[in-house]
Amino acid sequence: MVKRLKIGISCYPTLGGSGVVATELGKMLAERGHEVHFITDRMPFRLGQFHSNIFYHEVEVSDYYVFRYPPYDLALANKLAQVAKQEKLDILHVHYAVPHAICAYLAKQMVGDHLKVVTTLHGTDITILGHDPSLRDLIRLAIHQSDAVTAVSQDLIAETYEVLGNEKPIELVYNFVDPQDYIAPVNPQLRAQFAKPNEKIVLHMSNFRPVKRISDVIDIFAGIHKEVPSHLVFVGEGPELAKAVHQVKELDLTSRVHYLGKQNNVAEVIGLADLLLLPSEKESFGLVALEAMAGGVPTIGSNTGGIPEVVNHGVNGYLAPVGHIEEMAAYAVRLLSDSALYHDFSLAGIQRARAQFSAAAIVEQYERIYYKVTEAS
Ligand code: GMT
Repeated sequence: MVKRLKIGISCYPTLGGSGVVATELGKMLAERGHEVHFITDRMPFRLGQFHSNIFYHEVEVSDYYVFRYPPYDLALANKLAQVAKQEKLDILHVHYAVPHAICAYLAKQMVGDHLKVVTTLHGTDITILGHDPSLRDLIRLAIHQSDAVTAVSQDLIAETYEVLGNEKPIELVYNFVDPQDYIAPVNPQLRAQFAKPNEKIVLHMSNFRPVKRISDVIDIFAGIHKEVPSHLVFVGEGPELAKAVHQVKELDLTSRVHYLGKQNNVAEVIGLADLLLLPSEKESFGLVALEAMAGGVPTIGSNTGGIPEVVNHGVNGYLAPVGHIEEMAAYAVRLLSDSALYHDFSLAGIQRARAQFSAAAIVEQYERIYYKVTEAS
C-alpha cells in the first residue's frame, strides 16, 4: 500500500503536450489513491469525467483599474498557497518554469518549507525563455529553489545546463502514453471519409506554432503525393494555420488536405493515419510522435532536440536534419510503398511505446520523486 499524498498540479491547461502530460499524470495519480488538486486558470481539457480523488481550483485574476496587465502570476502564486494551506498539500508539482515554478516558489514562502515543489521542464521554458535576459535569472532561481526538477528528455537536460549553467540535478522522466488508449481497432467508416482504400493518410497534429514548420509539412506531403496518392489530415489550430491554407491552395492540393481543428480523442485520429509528419525546428520530446507510435503509426520527422530519444531512425520511423524536405518525403514514400517494411516499423513502434514509455512505469518514477522529497524534510 503506497502512502497517500496530497498533490497540487499546475500547468497550462490548454496548450499542447505539457498540459496533456500534467493532466494524464494527475488522473493516474488519483487512480493510485493520491489526492490530486489541479490549480489552473481553466479546467484542463483532458480532465474528463468526475473522479472522487480529483479537485479543481480555478485561479481568478483581479482586473483592478490601476493594473495595466492583469496580474495572473501573482494570483496563481496566491492561489497555490491558499490551496496548499487549506488542503494541507504535501507537494506542488508544476509544469513549466514560467510562470508555474516561479509561482510555486512564492507559494512556498507563504506556506512554509514543509510544502515541497517539484518542477517539470517541458521545452520552450528553457529553449526559448531561458535565453531571454528578462526571464533567465528568474527561471534559474525557480529551478534552483525547487525540491526536485525533472525534464522530459536528455536533450532538454543538456540544454538547461548549457543555457542556465545550473548546478541543480535534473532527473530524466520521459513523457508517457497509456497503451490501453490505443488498442481499439481502426474505424474503417471514419477512414473512408478521408481516403479511398488505395490512398494513404498522412497526419500532422500540433498547435501550429512557427517551430512546427508547417510549410515543411505541406511540402513533404506534396512530395509524397506525387508518388503515392494520399491525403493530409491536419489536427489542431494556431498562428500558422492561415498561411498553411494559402500554401495548400497555391500548390493546388486543397481537395487533398483536411483541417479537423482541435480534437479531444487523439487515439481515434491517430487510428486514421498511416504516417505522422513532425519536421519541427525544435522539440524537447515530441509527445505526438509517441502517441502515434503507440497507435502503430510511424513518424517522419527532424532529428532535433529530444525527437531521436523517442523515434528510432530506421526502426520505427525516419529522421532527417531540419528542413530536409526531399529526404523526409523520400523516407515517407519508401515506407508507404513497402507493406512489409511498414508493418515492421509499426510493430516496433507499438512495442517501444509499451516498453519504454508506458504510463504505469513513468507514474511510478514521479511517485518515487515525491516520496524522496517529502521524506527528505
Ligand atoms: O510543442 C508545443 O508547442 C507545446 C509544448 C507544450 O508546452 O506543451 O510542448 C512541449 O512539451 C511537450 C510535452 O513535454 C513536448 O512533447 C514538446 O516537444 C515540447 N515542445 C517543444 O519543445 C517545442
